Amino acid sequence: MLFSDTFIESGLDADLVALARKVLDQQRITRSEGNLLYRSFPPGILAYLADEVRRRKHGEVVYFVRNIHLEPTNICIHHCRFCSYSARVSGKAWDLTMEEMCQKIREAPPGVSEIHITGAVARDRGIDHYAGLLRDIRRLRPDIHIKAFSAIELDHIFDVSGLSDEEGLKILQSAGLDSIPGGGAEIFEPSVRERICPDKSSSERWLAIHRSAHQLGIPSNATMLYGHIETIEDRIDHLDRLRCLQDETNGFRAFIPLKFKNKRNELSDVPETTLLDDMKTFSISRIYLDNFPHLKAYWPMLGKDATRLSLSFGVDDIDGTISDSTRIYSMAGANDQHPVMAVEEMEEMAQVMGRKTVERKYEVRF
Ligand code: V47
Repeated sequence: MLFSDTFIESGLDADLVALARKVLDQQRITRSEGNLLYRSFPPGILAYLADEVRRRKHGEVVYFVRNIHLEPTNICIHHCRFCSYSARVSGKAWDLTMEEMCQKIREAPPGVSEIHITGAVARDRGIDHYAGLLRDIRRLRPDIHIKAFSAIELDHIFDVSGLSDEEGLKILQSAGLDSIPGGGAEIFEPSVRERICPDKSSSERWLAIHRSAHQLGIPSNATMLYGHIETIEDRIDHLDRLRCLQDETNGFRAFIPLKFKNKRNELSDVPETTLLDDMKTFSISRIYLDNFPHLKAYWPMLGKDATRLSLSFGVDDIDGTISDSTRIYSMAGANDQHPVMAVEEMEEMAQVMGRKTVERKYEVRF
């Protein structure tokens, strides 16, 4: 008998043992099996299964990137109830000029190879403004990977400019856009989405924009904002819609579960999830999304300790060095009010788990 057989059979009913074997045999699990994993599996066994899936995909490696975020403005047309960041909620507004944004690029620490641009949905700004920003950044840093604008921002930019998704994406791509971040997905289930972000682009629009991007060769990430008013079934529904699109396009790189933080927003009465729920969410995401290459723990939101732990629950990517360049999570109450992680700290995090770091670098484009 294999070690894994002994381990699995030690505490589980026969139907759960069969499901665990299915995962280990690399067979795809169904929605109802996803729900069963959430509700009936001990966390230790979930960790074991998710870690097996991760190991088969990546071996003993933890990916990271030297990156900065650029958050152009927080003056937003939308009213998301989970948001602590918009000027309307925080009472602190900013709107950076092109020169201020370029200065942030010039000041990026040495070695930074990726810039992540996302922020509020600005009312009147069309494609020329965003294409101009991309071109300026590209001029300053021809070698940097530009991951920019969530599908929600893109939806509005294309609408204001009277462009189809394909037309808009092609303009941004030729101005320097390399990939699209995963923000704005929240929860796809329509009745939950209606309650937490009533005036935001629909789930169908989010998925359609990512589909068009993938068809043009622009890869993207996907997120899920969990731990507010959604059910376990809603989380599985979210994963299922992503898995279906990935079957069609194969354009997603990473899935990033985002834990809802409840400080200074309209959902502050909702308690935050437990560490156990967070780790189960990572494991089940890793198992369910069998066609996603990476599972990322975004440490500025999760915290460094929980990120370290998540490496045992299916995570292979811990995002980046950040250099204190994002406010979304600090404003919602994250522990790190000035998020920075040195490369040495990431190396140590991986080493404790018996793994080594690999810096995620993209092909240089000119
Ligand atoms: O869509 C907003 C989330 C997202 C809160 O692609 C909140 O590599 C928790 O998408 N509590 C934006 N979450 C950030 C994002 C992201 C982050 C890191 C990496 C990548 C990537 C993408 O932040 C929003 C929303 O889901 N968010 N407020 C809050 N109170």
